[in-house]
Amino acid sequence: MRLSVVIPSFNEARRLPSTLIEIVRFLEGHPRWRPAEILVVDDGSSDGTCAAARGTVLTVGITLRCLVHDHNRGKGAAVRTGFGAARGEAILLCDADMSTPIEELEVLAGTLAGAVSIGSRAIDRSRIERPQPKYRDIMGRVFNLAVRLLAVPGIRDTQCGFKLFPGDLGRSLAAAQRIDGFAFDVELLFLARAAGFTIREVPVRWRHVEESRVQPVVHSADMFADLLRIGWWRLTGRGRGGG
Ligand SMILES: Nc1nc2c(ncn2[C@@H]2O[C@H](COP(=O)(O)OP(=O)(O)O)[C@@H](O)[C@H]2O)c(=O)[nH]1
Ligand SMILES: [Mg+2]
Repeated sequence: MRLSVVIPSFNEARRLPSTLIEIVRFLEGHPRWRPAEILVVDDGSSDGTCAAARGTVLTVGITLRCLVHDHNRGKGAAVRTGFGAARGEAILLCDADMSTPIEELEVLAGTLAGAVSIGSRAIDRSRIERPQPKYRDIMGRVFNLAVRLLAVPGIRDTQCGFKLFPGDLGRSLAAAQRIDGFAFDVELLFLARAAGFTIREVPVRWRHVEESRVQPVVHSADMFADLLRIGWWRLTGRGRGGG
């Protein structure tokens, strides 16, 4: 299996079908990524997300699996489930809303060679086609500043939902990762770096998509609390065999 595409999905019955069509079409046109599997992780959705995903028309060399949590456990937990089940040599983590078009996989892969390649909105802002609302942009910048100070120095945007991991690393991260909520990206990068992997931040096309599952106040508080946990792990040596 060349590629696993992991899509954490919470109530995505409406957005997923067109996303899956785009992914399948891209894979058809790029044989070097096949055989490929798409793993939709339905995180306790109540809107028939899985049924909507299963309606996708597939072609040779492309499979789709839907993994289901019986209740909502959080995006980080869903990613853990997806990475643990992924069989690909490379694993693409991709949001259901396609804020970054799937074609950008080629841009991430251009730099892969054993590294983690992450889509970024902070390096070349001219690649942002539709910016997010100002307040979200500011919240994102503040969060990323705290990330650089506390957890993963040097990375300017940890939160873009488009990241490519070497498959074996992704599977071992699934076994190690603990954070269930939206700060899981930071933990993945922290652990990858502690394991000796280079993280490459790559400017990708990105467009804000209305309708977010992220509630600014509640989720920011959780994310900062989790960020402090990661900072603590960094100080006390977790990830370097410190348990
Ligand atoms: N598994 C899981 N995924 C979630 C949850 N909340 C959001 N997501 C997924 O995370 C991705 C990004 O969510 P979105 O609402 O677009 O957030 P935003 O663009 O970051 O504001 C989508 O694929 C969502 O389905 C959750 O509680 N659990
Ligand atoms: Mg989004």
